[in-house]
Amino acid sequence: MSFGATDALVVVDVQNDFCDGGALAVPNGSEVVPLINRLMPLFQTVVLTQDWHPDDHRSFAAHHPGMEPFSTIDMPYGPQVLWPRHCVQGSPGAEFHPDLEAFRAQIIIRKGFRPGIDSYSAFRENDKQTPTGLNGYLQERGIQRVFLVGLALDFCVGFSALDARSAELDAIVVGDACRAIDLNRSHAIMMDRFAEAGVDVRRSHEIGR
Ligand code: VGL
Ligand code: ZN
Repeated sequence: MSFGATDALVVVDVQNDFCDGGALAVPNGSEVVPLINRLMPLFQTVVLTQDWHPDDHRSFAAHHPGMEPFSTIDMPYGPQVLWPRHCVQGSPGAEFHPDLEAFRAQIIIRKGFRPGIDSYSAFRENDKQTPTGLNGYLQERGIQRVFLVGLALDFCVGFSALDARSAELDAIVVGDACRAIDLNRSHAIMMDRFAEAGVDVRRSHEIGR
């Protein structure tokens, strides 16, 4: 597979808090870093996303007395999983993994910065309305196809891929360059949603060198 001016690599949330030892560590999350470093130079357009929460973010279980992390509550925009405090703006946990070659990216999209709304997708917040600006950026750059990698496959990578399809982009998730949280079968459920939405799942050796 060769890549051109209409392709973009979207590197989702490869941040310390999602990697081994982090506050919301995705099992074996750090393993994606060398693969992503190999893929980034193949693309003319590279986007990094960064989960970027204020300290009082409503997705943090600590903000809801008596609630445990990984339980679910109803928010005005629908059900919301409560997470351990993670990716707080300006904290070390919110930084990219130190080995990630972040200099390759032309733009960094930060999301989840509104205290009352979580944002899994790099395109739209969890209210399914508020845009992040990524779609406008990709449209203006003439992008037609996005390849998605990073953390976590069943949350931020997954919802970003589904929203890429809603934005009429071709979407390919590079499965071995992702790791999943897998909460209540969320991994299997996301794979079904990919099939329904026309998100392709490939391995890095199928797409890269
Ligand atoms: C994510 C849960 C909460 C992710 C972000 O990057 O997949 N998951 N915030
Ligand atoms: Zn988050």
